[in-house]
Amino acid sequence: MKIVLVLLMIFMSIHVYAGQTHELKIVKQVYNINADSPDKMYQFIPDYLEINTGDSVKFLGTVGRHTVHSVRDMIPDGVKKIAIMPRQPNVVLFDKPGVYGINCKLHQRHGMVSVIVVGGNLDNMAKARVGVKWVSPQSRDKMNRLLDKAEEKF
Ligand SMILES: [Cu+2]
Repeated sequence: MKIVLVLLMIFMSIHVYAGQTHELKIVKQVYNINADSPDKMYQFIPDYLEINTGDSVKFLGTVGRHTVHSVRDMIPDGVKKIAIMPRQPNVVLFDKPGVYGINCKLHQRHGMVSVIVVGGNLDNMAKARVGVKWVSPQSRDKMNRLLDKAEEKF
């Protein structure tokens, strides 16, 4: 009887584990030489993303040399900052819910910023709004618009 119970528990835990599907999302980092303005030339595509807690994002610096950096104060408390230089491993696991502001260090002045909302959680939104000041002046409006989008949704 005890063995049956143990086996049942093992089976159930495997089942629960299998039920959690964590996705891998793709974000492109593009350099479009034909764009009519610099803010369209350098972009994260998409620049706004909603994912589930535990999903990962693969950043493809498809053309050009791009970085992926979390913006200071635009990341949930206690989460290790994101800092990916060109040609480094580029998959980020997002296992803590909240709002993440991301930029490319090289092109943030051209609007190369993005927002990722993990688990529909906006607990750190107020701090993230303040953190917009750490983004290049040219990209602050865009960053705020991306945060607006999150607030409209959740
Ligand atoms: Cu870039």
